[in-house]
Amino acid sequence: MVYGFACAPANRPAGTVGSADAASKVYVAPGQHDEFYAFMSGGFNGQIGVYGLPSGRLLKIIPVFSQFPENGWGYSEETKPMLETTFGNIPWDDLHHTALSQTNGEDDGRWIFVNANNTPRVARVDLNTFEASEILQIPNSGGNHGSPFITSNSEYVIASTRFSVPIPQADVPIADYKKAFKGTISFIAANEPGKMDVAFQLLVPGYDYDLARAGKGPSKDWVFLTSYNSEQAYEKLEINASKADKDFIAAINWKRLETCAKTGKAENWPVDYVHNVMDEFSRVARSETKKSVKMLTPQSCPNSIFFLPTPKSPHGADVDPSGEYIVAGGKLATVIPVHSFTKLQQAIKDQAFETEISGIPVLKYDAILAGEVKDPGLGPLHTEFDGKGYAYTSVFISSEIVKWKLGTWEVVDRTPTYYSVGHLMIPGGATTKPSGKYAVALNKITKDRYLPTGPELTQSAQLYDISGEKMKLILDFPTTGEPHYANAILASKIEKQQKKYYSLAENRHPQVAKAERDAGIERTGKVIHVRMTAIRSHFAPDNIEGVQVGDTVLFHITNLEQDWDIPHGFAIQGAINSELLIMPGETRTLKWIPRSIGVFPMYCTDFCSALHQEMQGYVRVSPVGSSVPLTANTLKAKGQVARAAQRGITLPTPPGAGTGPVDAHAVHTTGAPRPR
Ligand code: RUQ
Ligand code: CUA
Repeated sequence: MVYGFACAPANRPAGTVGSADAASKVYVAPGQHDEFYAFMSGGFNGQIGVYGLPSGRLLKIIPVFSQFPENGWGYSEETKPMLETTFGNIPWDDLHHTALSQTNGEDDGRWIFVNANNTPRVARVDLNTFEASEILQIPNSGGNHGSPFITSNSEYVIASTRFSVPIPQADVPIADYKKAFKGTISFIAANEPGKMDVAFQLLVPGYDYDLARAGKGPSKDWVFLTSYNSEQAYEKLEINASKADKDFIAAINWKRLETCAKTGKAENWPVDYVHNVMDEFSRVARSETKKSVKMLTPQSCPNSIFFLPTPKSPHGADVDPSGEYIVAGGKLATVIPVHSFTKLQQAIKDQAFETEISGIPVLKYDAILAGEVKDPGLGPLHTEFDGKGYAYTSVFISSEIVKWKLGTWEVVDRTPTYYSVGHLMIPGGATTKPSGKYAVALNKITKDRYLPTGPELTQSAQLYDISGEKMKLILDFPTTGEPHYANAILASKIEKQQKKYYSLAENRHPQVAKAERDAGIERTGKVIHVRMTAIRSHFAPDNIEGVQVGDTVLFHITNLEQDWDIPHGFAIQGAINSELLIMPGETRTLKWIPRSIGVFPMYCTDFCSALHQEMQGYVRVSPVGSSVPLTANTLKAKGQVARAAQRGITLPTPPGAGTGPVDAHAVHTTGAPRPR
């Protein structure tokens, strides 16, 4: 047994295989693809890291609750509204958990949902664009750690409040905790893109709510959430919330709640919360504030929630692939308790209640228990399943994965992790159809596993081969942020659905220029709109004059390419936000406020072609009140005029065009012709 806390020497043989053997198991030959996509939460970076498994290669970082200068997420005018909340525009959060969308309890490859812990939010990320398409703030929540957990047909994403707070918020003494503080469990309608909303909330006692899983198969109408701090401590929780022998798993019948909400049992509570959606065609995000939410209570919807006593400050609640067993990871418990869904149903029928708390029946532990896993190690946290009758529990303090058998509850294997594993993840391990091939340990402590990088070390993830009787460590791979949870899905389920580019014909951006001749410039007071196009290897216009110090210049750049993997970038000297990365067919906007006179270069930041270095231009900035007219050399391309002529189209001659369109200057509003 390895009970030393993270003190095992690195590179020891236990649980590892010979390095040649391990290397061959994770080797993906040049030009070949990985078998799985793994979506690893980025923790305090607010992003998702996408890795290939088994190679551990980083494929992409998806910014969600963060600004990301690499592609302008949260910096471009189109994406800024995605980060709106009632607290303001929040460019950061703490992303812990991922949940792939499901159909019939299986991963279906449509979306992945993720939570923001700090400012309660849930996001939907589309798995054909690998972009966040929707973010919903959660009202009446003190922090959204316990989220998102998805029901087996993606009906709802479930989110619980970690910190209980006065609900509705109020100015009260903290010492009034027991009286005034409450928790909520939110049920977010999730199955219609663009329409995420809090369908209803359930008001629950003021504990800390932690992790959850929705049921599946026979238990699919239920969700099981752990809670701790049933002591209702509000200071020194380390001691004061660890006193009781048992806390609770809340078993909630969401179907019943849904019926109660639909039949008028809920009250409408006024509260502001924000919903942000990226429009599919304009690719401009819009943000709206919602004004009320439906609130249910255990009293207004009886028999919808039961407490299952569970030792001791439970953390993970996981449901096996059959839907029968509910496994609790009690971080301070000496056993892993497993509840039986069948027994739970019977106990409710028999009213095998030991007491009632705020209208919530508390079931008798012995009446619902299926079994206990003895000797699970110190600090069991989270459990996943291989679909072959075994469960794998991450054990934090003794730093190991413990494999045990469902039904007999005996431990059959254990292997160290380096070091102090939090979550573990088996592809499909939370669904009805796990792929029992690999397990990934998401470790909390890195120590000596990699080349050191100053005070902050990289993060430690480890890949285990679990196809045989014994688990085998086959790969260490570092990750970004602090990975909490992760999901992985067979690449074959989503590889083919990838969007290659946005359709230029369908682009409904209000400032789109679908061809170079649509490019132009326009002034309204101190605001200048530049409609610009990008195509290999030039911008149109690429010379702009008549901008004045202090103007707000909005560069709306449309990438005219209709080809996979040809983004263009855009940067201008002194822009204080970031560059833009514009996907083919889309329009993105950079705001720039020049502070001094001069001629400022702009250029493409993504190496797009042999003449990428030529993809550049200038903006001339004059003093306030200058008489330099606003001009842009939009119809610069001789080729375009010729091509248009071939198709029988005569391009309009812009005002101010002297001898012809070759070096004409389109001036759209403040139209004094350019002096020649
Ligand atoms: S929690 S290490 Cu933030 Cu998912 Cu258990
Ligand atoms: Cu476009 Cu480089």
